[in-house]
Amino acid sequence: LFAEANGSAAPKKILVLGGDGFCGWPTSLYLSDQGHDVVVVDNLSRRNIDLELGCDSLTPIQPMEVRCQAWKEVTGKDIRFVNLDVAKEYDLLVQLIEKEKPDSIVHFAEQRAAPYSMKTSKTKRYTVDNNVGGSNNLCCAVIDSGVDAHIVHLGTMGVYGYGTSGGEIPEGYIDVILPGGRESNILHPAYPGSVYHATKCLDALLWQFYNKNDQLRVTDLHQGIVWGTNTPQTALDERLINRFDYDGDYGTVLNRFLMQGAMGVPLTVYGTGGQTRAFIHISDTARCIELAINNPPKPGDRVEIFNQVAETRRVRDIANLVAKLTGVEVNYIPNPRQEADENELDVSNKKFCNLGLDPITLDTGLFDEVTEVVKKYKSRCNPQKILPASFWNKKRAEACADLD
Ligand code: NAD
Ligand code: USQ
Repeated sequence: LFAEANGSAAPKKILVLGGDGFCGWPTSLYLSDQGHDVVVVDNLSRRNIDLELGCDSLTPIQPMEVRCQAWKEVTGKDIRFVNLDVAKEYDLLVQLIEKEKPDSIVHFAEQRAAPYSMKTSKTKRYTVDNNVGGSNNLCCAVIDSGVDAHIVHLGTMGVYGYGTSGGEIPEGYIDVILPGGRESNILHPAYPGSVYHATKCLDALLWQFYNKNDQLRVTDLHQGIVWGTNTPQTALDERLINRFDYDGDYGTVLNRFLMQGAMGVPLTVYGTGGQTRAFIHISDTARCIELAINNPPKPGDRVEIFNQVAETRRVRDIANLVAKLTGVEVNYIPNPRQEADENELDVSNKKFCNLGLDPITLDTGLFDEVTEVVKKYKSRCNPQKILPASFWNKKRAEACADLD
């Protein structure tokens, strides 16, 4: 039954845009391990932002050339790497698609941190130019190349907004009654909470437009917060290790709390910790991408949208769980973000479950993997990078001014 639900498992040629990143690297290895022919495309901008922020992945990630060489040595499989800026090197992108003729293009190549996107006008403008420009380039390049590649884009749960939903959030589309009484099924209204999240809403409109106008085949995956570090593939060799962001800009909440717990420093809960968010483990990110690749929309179908989440949890509940396990204090600090104090969140993830996904939920057994990674590399942690360093507006910056 699973094999049937799993769709066509025939090996495919896959471009992974953003394949050097936290989600992209383990996904590239997983796809290669499953027998697909993988080409990683990345401009290494994330590594440059590390330099700009004076911070680094807690884990010692290797250059792409070393990563690919190690994968070849360990498994005998090839992953090729192309250094290319999806948002700026349009002609090269078209040439690459023409040459490789991929069946699928997985698009991770965006600036993905909400705090970084809110830091300054420069980072706001960069995030919009890079993310929206890159997605638009990708659509144009697929059309110009004449290659009927299926685009699988990493969107975010944040497109739905984080007010209280008042019911289960469906997968992408909702039924509405328009003025005049006409019934319709439309994209769920977008309600972003940061410039970064706004780019994902703009992306969604681009997919919708190019799908309608040029029949592009697109799957948009509204993913929750990813946690964990390594996967069975990245754990095969030290040189394949995944990146681990712990700083106030790029570190995401559960990984940050696990890092803080292992370091013995108080947990940084923002505001009341009343935000409820969706979570997914990094190993399931890779599995979901393959399920999406194996189940492309049919020609003429509208944009396929999946909610890529395992479960929802409240931030302070996660903090209490980590505090109980590690004995560290929970520190409630002023919220650097403009967000609701409390929200409820109920999300459908039926589509992936119907395709055979049995998602990993917050399993304290898996916390050990992250804790061990942190303990091993704790000497690489710069404690000064733990507190928030980006603020949604002046009022929030002033409220956080005394933090140290
Ligand atoms: P990441 O920053 O670790 O990886 C993104 C990669 O894309 C980086 O290697 C970067 O160098 C590359 N990149 C960025 N702009 C590029 C460009 N113009 N040309 C070529 N390469 C470019 O981020 P991640 O955590 O791996 O996230 C990947 C995707 O998944 C993002 O689109 C993000 O929005 C989405 N997502 C992530 C999470 C999460 O919790 N990490 C959750 C939901 C959705
Ligand atoms: N938070 C804390 N303490 C911290 C860090 C965060 O209380 O130390 C809170 C935040 O205020 C927020 C929640 O935890 O309410 C989540 O923050 P986050 O940084 O873990 O997640 P977010 O900014 O939403 O972004 C991350 C990824 C992004 C992805 C998104 C999925 O960086 O790429 O799109 O998760 S989602 O949140 O479902 O939209």
